[in-house]
Amino acid sequence: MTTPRRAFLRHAGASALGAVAVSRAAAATLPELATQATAATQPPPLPSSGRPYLPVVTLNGWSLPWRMRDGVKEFHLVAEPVVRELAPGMTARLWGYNGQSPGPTIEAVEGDRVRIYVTNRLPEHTSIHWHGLIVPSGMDGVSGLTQAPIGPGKTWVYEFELTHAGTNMYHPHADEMTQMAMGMMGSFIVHPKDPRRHRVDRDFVFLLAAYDIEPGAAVPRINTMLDFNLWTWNSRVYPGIAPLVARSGDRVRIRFGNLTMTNHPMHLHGHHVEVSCTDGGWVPKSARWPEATVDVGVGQMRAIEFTATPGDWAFHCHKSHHTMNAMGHGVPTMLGVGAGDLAARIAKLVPDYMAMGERGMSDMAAMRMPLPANTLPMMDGDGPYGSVEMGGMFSVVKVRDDVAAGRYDDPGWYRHPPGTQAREYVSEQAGDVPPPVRAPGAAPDDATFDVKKPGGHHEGHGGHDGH
Ligand SMILES: [Cu+2]
Repeated sequence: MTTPRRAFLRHAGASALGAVAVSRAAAATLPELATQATAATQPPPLPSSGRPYLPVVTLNGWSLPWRMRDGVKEFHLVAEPVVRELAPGMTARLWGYNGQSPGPTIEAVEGDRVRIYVTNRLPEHTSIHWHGLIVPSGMDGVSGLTQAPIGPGKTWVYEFELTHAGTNMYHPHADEMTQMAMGMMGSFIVHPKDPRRHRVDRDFVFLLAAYDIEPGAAVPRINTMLDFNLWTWNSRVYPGIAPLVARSGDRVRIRFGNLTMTNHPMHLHGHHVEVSCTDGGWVPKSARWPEATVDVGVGQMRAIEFTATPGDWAFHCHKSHHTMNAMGHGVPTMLGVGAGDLAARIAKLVPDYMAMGERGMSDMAAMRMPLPANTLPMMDGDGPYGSVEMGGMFSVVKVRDDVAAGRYDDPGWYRHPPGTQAREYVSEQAGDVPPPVRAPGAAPDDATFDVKKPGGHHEGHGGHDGH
């Protein structure tokens, strides 16, 4: 039976008051406050009560436990400062929920009634907006518009019915610029009531967040609008992002939401994918089209689906600056500029000085430059054939024939079947690469990259007339 107090809460929740403050007496009966200490992917638990579903795998994250009370699923989020490891070698001081940024994934089932307690342990007020969920206006979590903000030290409660299955997220709608720049966000997955609908074998989720953390520092600069230097999935950068593991032939869904300030064209190698769900709901099969890159705009969510084929498949944002870690973009382009013994001469004045980029930037990955403390290499990640030369929004979809259902641990590197891998060409006769055949009047070899020579063939952008 509902107590008069809770009946009051529910009634107030449905009224214009929206989420209501919980008294100290009620706080004594709050659901247990679960927190997570690690950034490692937690194997998803099967639902402990209520309707069955296939749980999502939160990349480098976890799902929030609940308790069932009077037929309502009760969750407890706490907004608080957290220390998040972005990748081994770098931690950031962020704000998040229940010990981590992003917060834990909330999972429930279409038709469920949920009651979500939110405790604020931040130094300023906050609120939670349930992005993509259809809720009563008073539960929408917009500070100042649908509720007063949740003050520091206060606990508020939201309660609503989950009317649609789908892909959603939660984040503050109070001092958003600060609170999202500090990492406050989480995924909210509503599973279909009938588990045969939209069925897949593996279901992954993560949120895209960008941070601006100066090399050597740990706290994001919150006023940055565009020039971020750490591009993360679930507040992790490569090589800290877990692989997405699947078995050959599995139907795989990957859901991602974008809470950065720019779009991200998400490219999966080796597969054709289709968008099956957005934060607006499921896409009818007849309305889907094939893609290899799916752009996710600011404030959007996309779920892609594909049938897994064996291999190690790169999966990354296609903006190449988003697959790099913090170094700043103030590095001059040195490609083709001979620095001679400049580096050696500067090194006499500045120990550890290195000339960068004379032969491209891959030297940066190979040389392991000395870095300030708590700073990651710009491009990194050891593969079986050397450095992968990636950072930021990059991971590997690892598909194997022998992965057991429900297992997500890293299977190691892919062993390519004989005859299916690129190889170095070895000539039978020495020096048999023929000279290039050039168009009449084309520049000779040595001028091709000589940017220092004035009056070369580089001026103007008009068409070549070939004389
Ligand atoms: Cu991107």
